[in-house]
Amino acid sequence: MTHRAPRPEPTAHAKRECPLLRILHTSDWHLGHTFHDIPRDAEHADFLDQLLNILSDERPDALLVTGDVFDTANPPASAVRAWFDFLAAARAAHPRLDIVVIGGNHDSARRLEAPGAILGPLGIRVVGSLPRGPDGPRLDELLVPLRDRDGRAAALCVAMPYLRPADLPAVPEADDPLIEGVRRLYAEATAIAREAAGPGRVLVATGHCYVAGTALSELSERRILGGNQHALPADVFPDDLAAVFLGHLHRPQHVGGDPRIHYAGSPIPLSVTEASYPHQVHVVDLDDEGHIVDARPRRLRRLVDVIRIPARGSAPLDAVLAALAELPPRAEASGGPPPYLDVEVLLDRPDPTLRATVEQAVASRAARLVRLGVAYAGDGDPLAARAGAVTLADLTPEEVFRLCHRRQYDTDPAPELLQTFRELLAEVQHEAQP
Ligand SMILES: [Mn+2]
Repeated sequence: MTHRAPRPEPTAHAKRECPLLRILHTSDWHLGHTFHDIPRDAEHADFLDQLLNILSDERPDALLVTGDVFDTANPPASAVRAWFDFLAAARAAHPRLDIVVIGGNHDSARRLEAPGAILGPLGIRVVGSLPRGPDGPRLDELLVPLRDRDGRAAALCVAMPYLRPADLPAVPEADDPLIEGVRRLYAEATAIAREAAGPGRVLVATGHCYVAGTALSELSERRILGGNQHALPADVFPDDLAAVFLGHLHRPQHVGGDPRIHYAGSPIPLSVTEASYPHQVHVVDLDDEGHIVDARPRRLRRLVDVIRIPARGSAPLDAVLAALAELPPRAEASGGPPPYLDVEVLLDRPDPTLRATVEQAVASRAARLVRLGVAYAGDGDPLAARAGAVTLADLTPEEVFRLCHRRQYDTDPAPELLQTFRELLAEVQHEAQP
């Protein structure tokens, strides 16, 4: 048996009290993602560089990637290349590292698994979707041994991928058949793992799902498994799992305060709402009884910042333009890529030149406008609510126009706009005459 080189002395962030197994958990990379048409390739390359450095620093026994490797089912070649380049570099630098990858809801399970014949012998196990045989799921195929520094299979990982409703066993008598189906799959797979592992072996599991008691990001995480109401309770995971490594939520977090059940989060912000917290990968040390003796984030630097104006909600154009003028000028910007800029303007009248005005204001600044949103000052209520008991037939076209304007902008139309409306109305009425 070959022994890997002795580990370096523990560093401040890498204390270990003779842990059995060190696991590095990362998730939701979304390679190939674009931010409103701007590719994120440079940010992903920077993350993968950082990850290789963290691997060298932490020297984990296993690397778990818990789904959404790619942003789409048919990722661009640059994203596929980044994936394989990373796997090759990780394998070359860490010949004994066990690498386990599961499919997420964004991944094409088949595409992820397609290179399995090459990756398997390299110690890279990819489970894109629930393996199936003629008699149903092949849960034994989910099991991946994780080896400690001596090459001993110290833990057994139930590499459960993202589950589609069709993957779940039918449990028609259950209050919630989807939740019960997931619970049964985890229970059965963990029972098989328990049997295969023998007494005293540590069991861990993965998943790509939404577990209740967590904070969901607003924009970029699709509600999966039948929607938000199908959040899974944390007790779908059997008690004897030493740790459950989850993907899907982009904010790193424990589930309901249980340190066993953890989301690694995404390495870069995938929407404006995800820019407010630090991104990270997660390192977990387990002892030989399956206790988590240390769990800590390794924070990632952010190559490209995300700026929102205003920080929350919307602001009138004057205030937005004033805030834009405060941004550093383009000429003075230091080398790196300019931050993404998301702007939300509050309008109290139509402004056909809004985009041009904002784009011109941004042109001289070190920022890239990725989204220009518009909020309206009006309340958007149905016209009937404003017209009281009157029916539409009782109103003149001009009264309807005024009501519409009020609904959208909470102001009366400007005199020029009203004049234009009257001219248009006169034309239409003239044409309508027999
Ligand atoms: Mn995701």
